[in-house]
Amino acid sequence: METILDKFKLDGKVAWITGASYGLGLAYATAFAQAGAKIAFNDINQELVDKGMAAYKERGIESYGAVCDVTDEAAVAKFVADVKAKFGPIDILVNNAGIIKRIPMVEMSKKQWDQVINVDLCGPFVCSKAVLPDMIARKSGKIINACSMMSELGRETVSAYAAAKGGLKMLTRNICSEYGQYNIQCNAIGPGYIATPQTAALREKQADGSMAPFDRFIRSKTPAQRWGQTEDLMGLAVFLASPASDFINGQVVYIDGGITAYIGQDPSQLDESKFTEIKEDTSVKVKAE
Ligand code: NAP
Ligand code: GCO
Repeated sequence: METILDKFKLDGKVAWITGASYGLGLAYATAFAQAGAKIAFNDINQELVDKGMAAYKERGIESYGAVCDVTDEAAVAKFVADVKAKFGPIDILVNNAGIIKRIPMVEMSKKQWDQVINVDLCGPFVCSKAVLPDMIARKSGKIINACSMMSELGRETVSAYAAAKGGLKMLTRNICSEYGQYNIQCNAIGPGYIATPQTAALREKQADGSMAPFDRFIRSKTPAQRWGQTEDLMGLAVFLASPASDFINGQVVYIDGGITAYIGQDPSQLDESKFTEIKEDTSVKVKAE
Protein backbone atom coordinates (compact mmCIF):
# COMPACT_ATOMS: atom_id res chain seq x y z
CA MET A 1 0.00 0.00 0.00
CA GLU A 2 1.31 3.48 -0.90
CA THR A 3 2.18 5.66 2.11
CA ILE A 4 2.73 9.40 2.35
CA LEU A 5 6.51 8.83 2.13
CA ASP A 6 6.04 7.57 -1.45
CA LYS A 7 4.98 11.14 -2.31
CA PHE A 8 8.53 12.31 -1.60
CA LYS A 9 10.19 9.80 -3.93
CA LEU A 10 11.87 10.92 -7.16
CA ASP A 11 12.39 7.47 -8.71
CA GLY A 12 12.67 7.64 -12.49
CA LYS A 13 12.86 11.43 -12.54
CA VAL A 14 15.57 13.39 -14.39
CA ALA A 15 16.83 16.39 -12.42
CA TRP A 16 19.02 19.23 -13.75
CA ILE A 17 20.64 21.44 -11.14
CA THR A 18 22.54 24.39 -12.59
CA GLY A 19 25.89 25.48 -11.13
CA ALA A 20 26.00 22.33 -8.99
CA SER A 21 29.71 21.43 -8.66
CA TYR A 22 29.65 22.44 -5.00
CA GLY A 23 27.69 24.56 -2.54
CA LEU A 24 23.91 24.46 -2.40
CA GLY A 25 23.61 22.91 -5.87
CA LEU A 26 25.67 19.90 -4.84
CA ALA A 27 23.47 19.49 -1.75
CA TYR A 28 20.25 19.66 -3.78
CA ALA A 29 21.55 17.14 -6.33
CA THR A 30 22.73 14.78 -3.58
CA ALA A 31 19.30 14.91 -1.96
CA PHE A 32 17.55 14.27 -5.29
CA ALA A 33 19.82 11.28 -5.99
CA GLN A 34 19.09 9.85 -2.55
CA ALA A 35 15.38 10.22 -3.39
CA GLY A 36 15.88 8.24 -6.64
CA ALA A 37 16.47 10.85 -9.36
CA LYS A 38 19.03 10.80 -12.17
CA ILE A 39 21.33 13.86 -11.88
CA ALA A 40 22.49 16.26 -14.58
CA PHE A 41 24.51 19.34 -13.69
CA ASN A 42 26.46 22.07 -15.42
CA ASP A 43 29.00 24.58 -14.30
CA ILE A 44 30.89 27.46 -15.77
CA ASN A 45 34.21 25.73 -16.54
CA GLN A 46 35.69 22.24 -16.93
CA GLU A 47 37.67 22.47 -13.67
CA LEU A 48 34.44 22.90 -11.72
CA VAL A 49 32.63 20.19 -13.71
CA ASP A 50 35.48 17.76 -12.97
CA LYS A 51 35.32 18.75 -9.30
CA GLY A 52 31.60 18.12 -9.29
CA MET A 53 31.90 14.76 -11.07
CA ALA A 54 34.41 13.65 -8.43
CA ALA A 55 32.13 14.83 -5.63
CA TYR A 56 29.15 12.93 -7.04
CA LYS A 57 31.24 9.80 -7.62
CA GLU A 58 32.50 9.99 -4.02
CA ARG A 59 28.84 10.01 -2.93
CA GLY A 60 27.99 7.04 -5.13
CA ILE A 61 25.92 9.19 -7.48
CA GLU A 62 25.95 8.56 -11.25
CA SER A 63 25.72 12.02 -12.81
CA TYR A 64 26.00 13.73 -16.16
CA GLY A 65 28.05 16.92 -16.00
CA ALA A 66 29.10 19.41 -18.67
CA VAL A 67 30.36 22.94 -19.09
CA CYS A 68 27.43 25.24 -19.84
CA ASP A 69 26.97 28.95 -19.15
CA VAL A 70 23.34 29.43 -18.12
CA THR A 71 23.25 32.78 -19.95
CA ASP A 72 24.17 31.16 -23.30
CA GLU A 73 20.98 30.03 -25.04
CA ALA A 74 22.76 27.82 -27.59
CA ALA A 75 24.87 26.12 -24.91
CA VAL A 76 21.76 25.57 -22.76
CA ALA A 77 19.82 24.11 -25.70
CA LYS A 78 22.69 21.68 -26.40
CA PHE A 79 22.95 20.73 -22.71
CA VAL A 80 19.21 19.97 -22.52
CA ALA A 81 19.38 17.90 -25.74
CA ASP A 82 22.40 15.95 -24.46
CA VAL A 83 20.66 15.19 -21.14
CA LYS A 84 17.51 14.10 -23.04
CA ALA A 85 19.59 11.75 -25.18
CA LYS A 86 21.31 10.25 -22.14
CA PHE A 87 18.57 10.16 -19.48
CA GLY A 88 15.34 11.34 -21.13
CA PRO A 89 13.47 14.68 -20.84
CA ILE A 90 14.13 16.81 -17.77
CA ASP A 91 11.46 16.52 -15.08
CA ILE A 92 13.02 18.81 -12.47
CA LEU A 93 15.04 22.00 -13.06
CA VAL A 94 16.74 23.84 -10.21
CA ASN A 95 17.94 27.29 -11.30
CA ASN A 96 20.72 27.35 -8.72
CA ALA A 97 23.66 28.96 -10.57
CA GLY A 98 24.31 32.44 -9.33
CA ILE A 99 26.88 35.12 -8.64
CA ILE A 100 27.03 38.11 -6.34
CA LYS A 101 29.11 41.28 -6.47
CA ARG A 102 29.28 43.26 -3.22
CA ILE A 103 29.96 46.80 -4.42
CA PRO A 104 28.34 50.12 -3.32
CA MET A 105 25.84 50.93 -6.08
CA VAL A 106 27.37 54.27 -6.94
CA GLU A 107 30.71 52.52 -7.48
CA MET A 108 29.28 49.60 -9.48
CA SER A 109 29.86 49.69 -13.22
CA LYS A 110 27.05 48.94 -15.66
CA LYS A 111 29.11 45.93 -16.79
CA GLN A 112 29.24 44.54 -13.23
CA TRP A 113 25.48 45.19 -12.82
CA ASP A 114 24.76 43.42 -16.10
CA GLN A 115 26.90 40.42 -15.14
CA VAL A 116 24.87 39.80 -11.97
CA ILE A 117 21.47 40.40 -13.62
CA ASN A 118 22.50 38.18 -16.55
CA VAL A 119 23.43 35.15 -14.46
CA ASP A 120 20.95 35.48 -11.59
CA LEU A 121 17.83 36.54 -13.54
CA CYS A 122 18.38 35.95 -17.26
CA GLY A 123 19.95 32.53 -16.59
CA PRO A 124 16.80 31.14 -14.96
CA PHE A 125 14.73 32.55 -17.85
CA VAL A 126 16.99 30.86 -20.45
CA CYS A 127 17.09 27.50 -18.65
CA SER A 128 13.37 27.46 -17.80
CA LYS A 129 12.50 28.33 -21.42
CA ALA A 130 14.66 25.40 -22.57
CA VAL A 131 12.93 22.76 -20.41
CA LEU A 132 9.31 24.00 -20.51
CA PRO A 133 8.36 22.63 -23.99
CA ASP A 134 8.95 19.01 -22.90
CA MET A 135 7.24 19.67 -19.56
CA ILE A 136 4.21 21.13 -21.37
CA ALA A 137 4.07 18.20 -23.80
CA ARG A 138 4.25 15.74 -20.90
CA LYS A 139 1.91 17.78 -18.67
CA SER A 140 4.33 17.48 -15.80
CA GLY A 141 7.31 19.42 -14.47
CA LYS A 142 9.00 21.07 -11.49
CA ILE A 143 11.02 24.28 -11.67
CA ILE A 144 12.71 25.48 -8.48
CA ASN A 145 14.41 28.89 -8.44
CA ALA A 146 17.16 30.03 -6.08
CA CYS A 147 15.67 33.11 -4.52
CA SER A 148 17.08 34.74 -1.41
CA MET A 149 16.29 36.94 1.56
CA MET A 150 17.31 39.61 -0.93
CA SER A 151 14.15 38.78 -2.86
CA GLU A 152 12.46 40.67 0.02
CA LEU A 153 15.11 42.78 1.78
CA GLY A 154 17.95 45.01 0.66
CA ARG A 155 21.28 45.67 2.22
CA GLU A 156 24.32 47.78 1.43
CA THR A 157 26.47 46.74 -1.57
CA VAL A 158 24.16 44.09 -3.09
CA SER A 159 21.90 46.23 -5.33
CA ALA A 160 22.27 44.11 -8.49
CA TYR A 161 21.89 40.84 -6.59
CA ALA A 162 18.78 42.04 -4.75
CA ALA A 163 17.24 43.37 -7.96
CA ALA A 164 17.90 40.03 -9.67
CA LYS A 165 16.56 37.95 -6.79
CA GLY A 166 13.50 40.18 -6.50
CA GLY A 167 12.90 39.73 -10.21
CA LEU A 168 13.40 35.99 -9.83
CA LYS A 169 10.58 35.93 -7.25
CA MET A 170 8.27 37.45 -9.87
CA LEU A 171 9.55 35.14 -12.62
CA THR A 172 8.67 32.27 -10.27
CA ARG A 173 5.13 33.60 -9.93
CA ASN A 174 4.82 34.18 -13.67
CA ILE A 175 5.93 30.70 -14.69
CA CYS A 176 3.37 29.41 -12.18
CA SER A 177 0.69 31.66 -13.72
CA GLU A 178 1.46 30.82 -17.34
CA TYR A 179 2.19 27.07 -17.08
CA GLY A 180 0.36 25.82 -14.02
CA GLN A 181 -2.40 24.64 -16.36
CA TYR A 182 0.04 21.95 -17.63
CA ASN A 183 0.63 20.53 -14.15
CA ILE A 184 3.94 22.39 -13.93
CA GLN A 185 4.86 23.79 -10.53
CA CYS A 186 7.37 26.62 -10.25
CA ASN A 187 8.43 27.55 -6.73
CA ALA A 188 11.53 29.03 -5.14
CA ILE A 189 13.78 28.24 -2.23
CA GLY A 190 14.62 31.34 -0.19
CA PRO A 191 17.68 30.49 1.92
CA GLY A 192 18.83 32.70 4.74
CA TYR A 193 22.56 33.00 5.37
CA ILE A 194 24.12 29.64 4.49
CA ALA A 195 27.77 28.67 4.92
CA THR A 196 29.01 28.20 1.35
CA PRO A 197 31.92 29.66 -0.64
CA GLN A 198 29.58 32.44 -1.79
CA THR A 199 29.31 33.76 1.78
CA ALA A 200 32.74 32.75 3.08
CA ALA A 201 34.07 36.31 2.73
CA LEU A 202 31.40 37.47 5.20
CA ARG A 203 32.79 35.14 7.89
CA GLU A 204 36.51 35.71 7.44
CA LYS A 205 38.08 36.31 10.83
CA GLN A 206 39.70 39.67 11.52
CA ALA A 207 43.48 40.18 11.68
CA ASP A 208 43.44 39.64 15.46
CA GLY A 209 41.59 36.32 15.01
CA SER A 210 38.29 37.68 16.29
CA MET A 211 34.96 36.95 14.66
CA ALA A 212 33.95 38.93 11.57
CA PRO A 213 31.49 41.69 12.58
CA PHE A 214 29.07 40.49 9.87
CA ASP A 215 29.23 36.93 11.24
CA ARG A 216 28.26 38.22 14.70
CA PHE A 217 25.57 40.42 13.11
CA ILE A 218 23.95 37.53 11.24
CA ARG A 219 23.99 35.38 14.38
CA SER A 220 22.30 38.20 16.30
CA LYS A 221 19.59 38.34 13.63
CA THR A 222 19.00 34.58 13.54
CA PRO A 223 17.05 32.99 16.45
CA ALA A 224 19.21 29.84 16.17
CA GLN A 225 22.31 32.10 16.38
CA ARG A 226 23.97 30.10 13.61
CA TRP A 227 24.51 30.10 9.87
CA GLY A 228 22.66 27.52 7.81
CA GLN A 229 24.55 24.53 6.44
CA THR A 230 23.81 23.15 2.96
CA GLU A 231 22.35 20.00 4.58
CA ASP A 232 19.63 22.15 6.15
CA LEU A 233 18.11 22.81 2.71
CA MET A 234 18.06 19.25 1.33
CA GLY A 235 14.66 18.25 2.69
CA LEU A 236 12.89 21.32 1.30
CA ALA A 237 14.49 20.78 -2.10
CA VAL A 238 13.21 17.18 -2.28
CA PHE A 239 9.77 18.33 -1.12
CA LEU A 240 9.49 20.99 -3.84
CA ALA A 241 10.79 18.55 -6.48
CA SER A 242 8.35 15.77 -5.51
CA PRO A 243 4.65 14.95 -5.95
CA ALA A 244 4.20 15.93 -2.30
CA SER A 245 4.19 19.58 -3.41
CA ASP A 246 1.98 19.25 -6.53
CA PHE A 247 -0.55 21.79 -5.21
CA ILE A 248 2.05 24.38 -4.22
CA ASN A 249 2.82 26.85 -7.00
CA GLY A 250 4.35 30.31 -7.32
CA GLN A 251 5.67 30.35 -3.76
CA VAL A 252 9.01 31.37 -2.27
CA VAL A 253 9.64 29.11 0.73
CA TYR A 254 12.04 30.79 3.14
CA ILE A 255 14.44 28.46 4.96
CA ASP A 256 16.43 30.90 7.05
CA GLY A 257 16.49 29.86 10.71
CA GLY A 258 13.85 32.50 11.40
CA ILE A 259 15.88 35.53 10.35
CA THR A 260 13.03 37.07 8.32
CA ALA A 261 10.69 36.74 11.33
CA TYR A 262 12.95 38.21 14.02
CA ILE A 263 13.95 41.80 14.83
CA GLY A 264 17.27 40.55 16.23
CA GLN A 265 19.19 41.24 19.43
CA ASP A 266 22.19 43.37 20.39
CA PRO A 267 25.18 41.59 18.80
CA SER A 268 27.39 42.56 21.75
CA GLN A 269 25.17 40.49 24.06
CA LEU A 270 25.87 37.20 22.22
CA ASP A 271 27.92 34.55 24.05
CA GLU A 272 30.46 33.24 21.50
CA SER A 273 31.11 30.15 23.61
CA LYS A 274 27.62 28.93 22.67
CA PHE A 275 28.13 29.40 18.91
CA THR A 276 27.85 26.38 16.60
CA GLU A 277 31.10 25.72 14.69
CA ILE A 278 30.69 26.25 10.95
CA LYS A 279 31.82 23.47 8.56
CA GLU A 280 33.46 25.58 5.83
CA ASP A 281 33.79 24.20 2.30
CA THR A 282 37.47 25.00 1.76
CA SER A 283 37.65 23.14 -1.56
CA VAL A 284 36.77 26.32 -3.45
CA LYS A 285 38.57 29.63 -3.39
CA VAL A 286 36.90 32.27 -1.24
CA LYS A 287 34.96 34.51 -3.59
CA ALA A 288 36.11 38.09 -3.81
CA GLU A 289 33.73 40.47 -2.08
P1 NAP B 1 28.09 29.54 -5.06
O1 NAP B 1 28.88 28.89 -3.99
O2 NAP B 1 28.59 30.83 -5.60
O3 NAP B 1 27.87 28.50 -6.29
C1 NAP B 1 27.19 28.95 -7.42
C2 NAP B 1 27.63 28.06 -8.56
O4 NAP B 1 27.10 28.57 -9.80
C3 NAP B 1 29.15 28.04 -8.71
O5 NAP B 1 29.62 26.76 -9.06
C4 NAP B 1 29.34 29.04 -9.82
O6 NAP B 1 30.58 28.95 -10.49
C5 NAP B 1 28.19 28.66 -10.73
N1 NAP B 1 27.96 29.67 -11.77
C6 NAP B 1 28.18 31.00 -11.70
N2 NAP B 1 27.87 31.59 -12.86
C7 NAP B 1 27.45 30.60 -13.71
C8 NAP B 1 26.99 30.58 -15.05
N3 NAP B 1 26.93 31.69 -15.80
N4 NAP B 1 26.65 29.39 -15.60
C9 NAP B 1 26.74 28.25 -14.87
N5 NAP B 1 27.15 28.19 -13.58
C10 NAP B 1 27.50 29.37 -13.01
O7 NAP B 1 26.60 29.77 -4.55
P2 NAP B 1 25.80 29.04 -3.36
O8 NAP B 1 26.11 29.72 -2.07
O9 NAP B 1 25.96 27.55 -3.47
O10 NAP B 1 24.32 29.46 -3.76
C11 NAP B 1 23.66 28.81 -4.83
C12 NAP B 1 22.46 29.68 -5.21
O11 NAP B 1 21.69 29.99 -4.04
C13 NAP B 1 22.87 31.02 -5.80
O12 NAP B 1 21.92 31.39 -6.79
C14 NAP B 1 22.78 31.99 -4.61
O13 NAP B 1 22.50 33.31 -5.04
C15 NAP B 1 21.62 31.41 -3.86
N6 NAP B 1 21.62 31.73 -2.43
C16 NAP B 1 22.72 31.47 -1.65
C17 NAP B 1 22.66 31.77 -0.28
C18 NAP B 1 23.81 31.54 0.64
O14 NAP B 1 23.77 32.07 1.79
N7 NAP B 1 24.84 30.81 0.26
C19 NAP B 1 21.50 32.31 0.26
C20 NAP B 1 20.42 32.58 -0.58
C21 NAP B 1 20.49 32.27 -1.92
P3 NAP B 1 31.78 29.87 -9.92
O15 NAP B 1 32.40 29.10 -8.81
O16 NAP B 1 32.72 30.08 -11.08
O17 NAP B 1 31.16 31.18 -9.46
C1 GCO C 1 25.11 38.91 1.32
C2 GCO C 1 24.89 37.43 1.18
C3 GCO C 1 23.42 37.14 0.95
C4 GCO C 1 23.19 35.65 0.87
C5 GCO C 1 21.76 35.31 0.62
C6 GCO C 1 20.89 35.68 1.76
O1 GCO C 1 26.12 39.41 0.81
O2 GCO C 1 24.26 39.53 1.98
O3 GCO C 1 25.68 36.89 0.12
O4 GCO C 1 23.01 37.77 -0.22
O5 GCO C 1 23.94 35.08 -0.12
O6 GCO C 1 21.31 35.77 -0.61
O7 GCO C 1 19.62 35.12 1.55
